[in-house]
Amino acid sequence: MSVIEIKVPDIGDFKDVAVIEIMVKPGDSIRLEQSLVTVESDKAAMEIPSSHAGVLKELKVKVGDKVNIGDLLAILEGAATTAAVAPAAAPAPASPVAAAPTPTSSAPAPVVPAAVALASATPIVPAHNPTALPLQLPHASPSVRKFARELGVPLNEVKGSGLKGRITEGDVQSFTRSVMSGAVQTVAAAAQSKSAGGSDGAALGLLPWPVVDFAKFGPIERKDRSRIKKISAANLHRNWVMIPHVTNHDDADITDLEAFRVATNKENEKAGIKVTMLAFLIKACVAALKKFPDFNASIDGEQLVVKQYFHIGFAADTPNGLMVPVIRDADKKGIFQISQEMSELAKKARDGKLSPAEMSGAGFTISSLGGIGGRYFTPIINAPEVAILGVCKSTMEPVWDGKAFQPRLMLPLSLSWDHRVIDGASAARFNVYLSQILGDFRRVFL
Ligand code: CAO
Repeated sequence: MSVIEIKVPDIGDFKDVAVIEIMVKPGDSIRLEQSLVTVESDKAAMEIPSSHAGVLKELKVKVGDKVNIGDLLAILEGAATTAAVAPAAAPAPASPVAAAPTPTSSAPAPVVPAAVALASATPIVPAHNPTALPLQLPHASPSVRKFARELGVPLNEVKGSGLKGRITEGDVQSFTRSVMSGAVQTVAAAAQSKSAGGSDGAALGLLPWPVVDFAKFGPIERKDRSRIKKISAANLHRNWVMIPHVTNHDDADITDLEAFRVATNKENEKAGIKVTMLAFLIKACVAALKKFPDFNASIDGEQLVVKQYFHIGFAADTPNGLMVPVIRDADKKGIFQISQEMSELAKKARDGKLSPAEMSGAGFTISSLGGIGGRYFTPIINAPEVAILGVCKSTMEPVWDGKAFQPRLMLPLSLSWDHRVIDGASAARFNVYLSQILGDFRRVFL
């Protein structure tokens, strides 16, 4: 048996680097090239591997010490096997990167079988940090990264307990135990359960949903939620959470348009044709989408897909829940054809007979509560679209014409838009333009 001194190897141009993590303890059997400590400069974190195998007798540094090349790190007792070792580097955590790389480590990771880690009797400490920025590289040494990769642990969700929030191997083990015990859920698992209609807010770091025994307060009835309601709930929830919504409200003067609509319906009464305001709105929106193409777009990664077709969805209230049939190529159709297709699609929706094709492909959606009432509301964007128009019931209002108040039929408009694609000025212009068209429908042909 020989006594071996382990010293800080050549770590490049760094001076006085801080020891931020000790990865071994006296009495441990150390393998050749096993990482002993992690040091960190302002640019990188490095693990210092052992140049010999043996049993660790004494550590000569502690967390917070500053070391330089040649400084004594540890004393081993054992066989005199040596190797030319170089520290394994990981990028410093302070600088966020465009995409999270997975650095590979040349240093062997400590072998901790998952089963052992999970069976440990250590109390469960949820080490979950689901709100960590996904683009920020987790603060961990290469061997901890490797360990996390082997266990399939999303390192950016692990809360570090080490110096400056550094993630240690113990944190990864503790996270794994927490997930296995059900105490925490990974963001991916939570997203999966959410898309299935679940309502677990753990992934967002929210308080659990209140569990209340309502029957304690009075009589209740339990009803199953329809399949459509569950599907639309999951979609609406995702859209509400993932899209930064803003809603602009405006009013359109539809006095003349309504008079025209009523007259048209009277003329065509015998033919059984009835036109509602929604058909005009669809046509007016097509004109506005042509002028503001970004409202007829979808985000696709770094790109914006701007559609050159004009398929308009409209929300239909059915006994089973909300459905959104689509009028295809609304730019190529007249008001009568749009009205007729709309009433057929709305009937199909109410009868539960819409095909998936009849509900897909919209570039923009209109949700009209005009037949019901109300003033304004904040419709939720129908992803992957980037805008939706909400319409409420028109009412006669006194409107100042510069000389006197005139009775005008005003239609309340509520345009919700995705702030990642559209800004407030464009949304205001869209509404102004839409109001101009509805105010004088001849503008559609300009
Ligand atoms: N202002 C005043 N009256 C209006 C109006 C408006 N903006 N829009 C429609 N009306 C009138 C119609 O002229 C019709 O009047 P009459 O019966 O006297 O002719 C009456 O209201 C009923 O219209 P409608 O609702 O049947 O027809 P529509 O073309 O306007 O709408 C449809 C069709 C399928 C969109 C509608 O029935 C519907 O389901 N709307 C609900 C959409 C919804 O739930 N949105 C919310 C989504 S977010 O949860």
